[in-house]
Amino acid sequence: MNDLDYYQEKRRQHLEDGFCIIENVLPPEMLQEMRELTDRLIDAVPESDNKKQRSTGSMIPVGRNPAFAKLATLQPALDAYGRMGFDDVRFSSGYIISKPPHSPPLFWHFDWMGWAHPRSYEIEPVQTFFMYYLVDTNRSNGCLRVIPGSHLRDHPLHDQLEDAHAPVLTRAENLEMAEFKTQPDEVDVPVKAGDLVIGDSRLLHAAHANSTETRRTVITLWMFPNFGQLPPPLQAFVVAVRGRNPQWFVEDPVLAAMRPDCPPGIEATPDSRTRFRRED
Ligand SMILES: O=C(O)CCC(=O)C(=O)O
Repeated sequence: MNDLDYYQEKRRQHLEDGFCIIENVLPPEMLQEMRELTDRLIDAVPESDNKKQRSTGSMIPVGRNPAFAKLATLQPALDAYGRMGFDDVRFSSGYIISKPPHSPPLFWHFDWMGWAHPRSYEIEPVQTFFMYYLVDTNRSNGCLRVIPGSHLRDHPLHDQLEDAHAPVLTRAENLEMAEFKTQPDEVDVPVKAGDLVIGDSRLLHAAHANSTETRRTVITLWMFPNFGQLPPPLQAFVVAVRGRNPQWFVEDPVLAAMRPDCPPGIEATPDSRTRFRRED
């Protein structure tokens, strides 16, 4: 497959399935740097927090560390996204999510919170995740699982999901809940360390349990492609809900170009996790 066909196919997967994998994006030395840095941060998390986050694993904000600014602005990733037709990419925040050895599955959820705006029901994504797994993943150590197309289509799970922050989910108190059940249309997304998984924040996704002896870490970064073309109330939503680390963007000149901004005086789309059915 030539380059043009490759990126067109990735674009198709991203739009229609809700996710795609760009192989081998993170240079080996940066992968190593990320492993060492995240290991230090994860080791410092108090045990009481780990208990509250049995299902998700650690939820450490990437904060204002310049190493993560370097990851968010990684040129090979932005070049690939540009070749897929997504440029003017803005960045808001990110998390280090590490499933400890022998930890339960991550529950089904979506991450989009702007469902009140009609633009949320169109095919083009508003918010996307860039996920960098720092180890090879598979069913045994907690690879990502997704329901292809669920970013656009109604799915029975949409009527069953608890708020993703509910302690009953984050503590994995009841694995009999729908959020933890195998879905007939789910697919595994195993990757090699250093691959980039790009996905739509509306996509229903989860992760398998980590039944190995080794920690499984992913860095999730939140991006907004073609930001300049979004309706202004959604731009204001991104600035209000997501753009909460303004100082970091000023300190890092490369990151400054990826700061979500909008004209003053625009009323933001309200924060809403309620997704309307197509027939509503
Ligand atoms: O831990 C994972 O594999 C997935 C993380 C996730 O769902 C997220 O960042 O929204």
